[in-house]
Amino acid sequence: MSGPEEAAKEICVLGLGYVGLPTAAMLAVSGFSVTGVDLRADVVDAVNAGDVPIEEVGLKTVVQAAVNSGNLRAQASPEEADAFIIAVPTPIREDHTADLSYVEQAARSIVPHLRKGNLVVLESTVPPGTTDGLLTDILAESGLVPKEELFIAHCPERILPGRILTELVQNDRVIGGIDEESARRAAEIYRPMVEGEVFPTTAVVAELAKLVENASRDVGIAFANEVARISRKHGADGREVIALANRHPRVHILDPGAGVGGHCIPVDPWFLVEGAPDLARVVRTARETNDAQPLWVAERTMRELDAVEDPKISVWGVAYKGNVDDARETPALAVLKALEAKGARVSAVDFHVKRFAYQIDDLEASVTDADCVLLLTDHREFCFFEPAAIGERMRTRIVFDTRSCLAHERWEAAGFKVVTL
Ligand code: SAJ
Repeated sequence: MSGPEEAAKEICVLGLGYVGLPTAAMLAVSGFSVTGVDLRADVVDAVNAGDVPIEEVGLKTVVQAAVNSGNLRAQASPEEADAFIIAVPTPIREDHTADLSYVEQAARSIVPHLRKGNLVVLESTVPPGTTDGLLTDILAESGLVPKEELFIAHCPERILPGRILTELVQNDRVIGGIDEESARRAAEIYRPMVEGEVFPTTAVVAELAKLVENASRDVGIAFANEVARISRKHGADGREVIALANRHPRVHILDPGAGVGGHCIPVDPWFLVEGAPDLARVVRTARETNDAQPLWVAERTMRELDAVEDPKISVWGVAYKGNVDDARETPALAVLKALEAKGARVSAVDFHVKRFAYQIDDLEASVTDADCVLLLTDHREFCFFEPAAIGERMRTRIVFDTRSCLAHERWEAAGFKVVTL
């Protein structure tokens, strides 16, 4: 890693969430002077105190180091800098179109602070054409001429929650400029922080590459979920089918599960559909397939409980995936709603998620008199529970392990009927 001598020295990062905070902290420990901006006062206070509002391995240590070095401070509004990085959410609306209001708001907030020679980098995932369109148009309201006095690039984030710091440093980065000079200047910012390779390109290629990455994962998971359903129709275990198919040297099928959650994969593929509805047919079908998976899981659960009167289901894990505290777009919400709609009583357990639409119960209360343990998220703690002790509290011993993370022989030995995808 080289120092930031050649690059901009002062960086203002807008948005201190899952992407902005680790990025701001890593830039600060790489030698840049970083101002982090967030509209939420509690986030600003937490960061300045060296604390982090999210659960992520190693993040607190890096944020503390960054704040203690004097290179990172958080505040409510932006100020002048050499470069600005926008890392705000881009959710979808009900109609599956991109809601770019946070990007617009962040861009507008820096317009009064822009000066000649500034660089603005957009990290948020956006529909193709946004960087060289909407973003450039808003920034041009400063009176500075894009490509001559103002440089603009899209550098999509690629970090995996649960491995954020490792991936922030090790992953290759795609940097798409509205012109070559913009891409070159943006690459200078990332090189001191990133050990992976940095690939300069155009803004629209960078936008598409990011969307295609996540759509490819969505399509892969949809295929796995479809294989699970087809296999079950034939009385077979989908995971066994996939595991054996994957013994072929050129087959790499992903894992089926209770559905696809998180703030990225259920959202980003729609940005491809939005821009090319007639062409993005596989992408759309994959989205629909994965969105239907929670209902399929709920229906299968209820079939197992056909003979049980007034069934109670202990739902293990509401985070969108294992070992994170994030429940955004989690398939667990749709599963819980569907189970309730089918007449079941539900009780959710999760040791990571703090806030959720359903009450989070303690394990003991949740399994007491329950008729089924429905495991939706593969949090590591679930593997350590003693099935016999759980079974003693339950009314009916059924466990449906949608993530295949439990030791099934131990649960069977404790008298459980083990259900798999
Ligand atoms: N899932 C499955 N089966 C699998 C893999 C995942 O059902 O085989 C489910 C998970 O349980 C979860 C969802 O899919 O509900 C998504 O999880 P994930 O681990 O695949 O991805 P995210 O959303 O945590 O992060 C993704 C990553 N993208 C890719 O791997 C292509 C990450 O690198 C991106 O930076 C991130 O989206 C993002 O912010 O865009």
